[in-house]
Amino acid sequence: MRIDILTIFPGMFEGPFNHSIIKRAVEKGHAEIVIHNIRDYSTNKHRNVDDYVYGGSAGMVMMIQPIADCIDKLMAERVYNEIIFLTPDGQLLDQGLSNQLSLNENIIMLCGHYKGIDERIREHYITRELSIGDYVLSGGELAAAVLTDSILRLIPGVLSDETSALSDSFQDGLLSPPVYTRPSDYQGWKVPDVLLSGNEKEIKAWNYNKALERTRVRRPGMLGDNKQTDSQEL
Ligand code: 6GU
Repeated sequence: MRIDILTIFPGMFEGPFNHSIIKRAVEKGHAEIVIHNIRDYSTNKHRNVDDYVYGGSAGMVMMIQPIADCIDKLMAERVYNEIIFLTPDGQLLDQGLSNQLSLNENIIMLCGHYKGIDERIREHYITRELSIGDYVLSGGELAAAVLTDSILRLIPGVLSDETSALSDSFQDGLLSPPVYTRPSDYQGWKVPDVLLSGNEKEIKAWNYNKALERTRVRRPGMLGDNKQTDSQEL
């Protein structure tokens, strides 16, 4: 998968993209990430990327020209499955959407700033508008980094143990069960006996029931009426 990110703060991606899973996905050749500085595409002599809002309200708006020129150039080079605008008024990202997006070949992510971007960019280029939660960030960059991470980890081969993405919280509609590692007794705080029992069937049932209980308590809305959520027999 190729991801092109359009931003006025390219440096914001240096940290998140040079570590852990995203770094590994790129190194292994599963993903190519290209960051474009929108300012580089400005034909204005001051390299401006924003201008005053028509109608007189306060604040600045990202203007069409640099963004349009950058997207036009990319679209002339390859076909894009999605041109995503990261914005707090977009559709809320969830695991199902990340799964869907992970199947794409080429994606553009556009990071907004200031008061927003000229509406005509949204009308004429953007195929999908996404938000990562009901709170306001200073720009779309952190959201684009979150979206990139959530997508790339789902591409087969990116995670060393492919099953580990399958057992993520949300992937099967449930939160993850609690996990433990050695020692089995830390100053009297004990790991549940069943996990030390070696009984695979019991351990599986315990994990499922804990996941279900945790989901019921913390995120009851995730449990639809017609979903199979009966406790497993031990
Ligand atoms: Cl995608 N952008 C901004 N600026 N704020 C957000 C967001 C995106 N998602 C949640 N808050």
